[in-house]
Amino acid sequence: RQLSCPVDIDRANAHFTRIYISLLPTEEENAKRKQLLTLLETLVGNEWPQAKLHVFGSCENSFGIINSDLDVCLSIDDENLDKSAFLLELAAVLKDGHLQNVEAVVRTRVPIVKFMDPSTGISCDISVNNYLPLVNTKLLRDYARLDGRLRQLALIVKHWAKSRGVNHPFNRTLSSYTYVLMCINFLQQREPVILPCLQAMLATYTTTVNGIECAFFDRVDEICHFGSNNESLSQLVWGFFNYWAYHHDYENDVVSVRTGSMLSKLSKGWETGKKDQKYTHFVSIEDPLDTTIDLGRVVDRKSIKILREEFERAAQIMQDDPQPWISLFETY
Ligand code: 3AT
Ligand code: MG
Repeated sequence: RQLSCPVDIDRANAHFTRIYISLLPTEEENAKRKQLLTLLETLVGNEWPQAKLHVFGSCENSFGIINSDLDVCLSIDDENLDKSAFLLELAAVLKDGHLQNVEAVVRTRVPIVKFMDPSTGISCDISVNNYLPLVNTKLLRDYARLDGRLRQLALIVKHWAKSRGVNHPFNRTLSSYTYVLMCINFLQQREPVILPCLQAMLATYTTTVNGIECAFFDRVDEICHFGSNNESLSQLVWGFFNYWAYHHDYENDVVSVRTGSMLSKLSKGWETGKKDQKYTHFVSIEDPLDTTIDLGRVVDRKSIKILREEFERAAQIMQDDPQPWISLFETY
């Protein structure tokens, strides 16, 4: 289907902008997060004085919305650390510190301790020596600084995904991190382009984490106005859902922020349903730093159907609904 942007889409712009503003974390909420971090630093510092805490994810990457959780990486200089045993000890310390619902989840790829702080109501995940997310957090934040429309679009998309129940990797749908990458790639591919490809530019920031070389241009303030695209937020929301409903080639394409383009599934060895591979790759989004990872691998036969139906529903609403800013977010 070749649809063109509805003529009165700009009427929706003020509404989408208002919703975007209502999603931004409040000062009060930011202060509560700082308060929780200070408490954690005290509890952890008493037990492990050499440990450091780093915040990553939506509190740092500028894609936080109200009620986002706090993602913390605890770094401790010990190459032979038994992470599971350490996290169980950490869970005991947090329980003694009167934090609630403390649970060590250690049988996953990234083991964590999760809990809720009763005095602020904030949920928190702590991982140990898990450094790659610190770098992807910086990459996302640097992209957000290039053009304000990225943050606007991504917050609207996250809010849509949360409202429609398609933002749960545990339920085989996509993570917030993945949706933000889809938004970045979408803006890298607009004509005229809205975002450049920071990893294809001269590297001004380099670091090696878990044997993975991360290199990208990070002097984003030096790029003052990139390109001449004047599309509004509502046009971009329309374009994003239109792309994912009717134009994305699920069978053959891999979304790649690293290259600012689409790669072929064939070149990555991620053909849909190929025999003898661990994942089915119904939708593929390459992690920009660990390029062996397809962030879409969580999606299965059932959830791809749900996801695509949701993209189509959203695209139809953006096309025809007189009040898309309401219908889009109706809870499931
Ligand atoms: P919410 O506001 O909490 O929904 P978020 O930006 O914190 O959004 P996630 O909860 O999806 O996003 O993930 C927290 C951070 O963990 C974001 C990213 O820095 C990192 N991360 C998430 N998934 C992966 C992954 N598969 N590989 C590497 N890093 C990841
Ligand atoms: Mg988070």
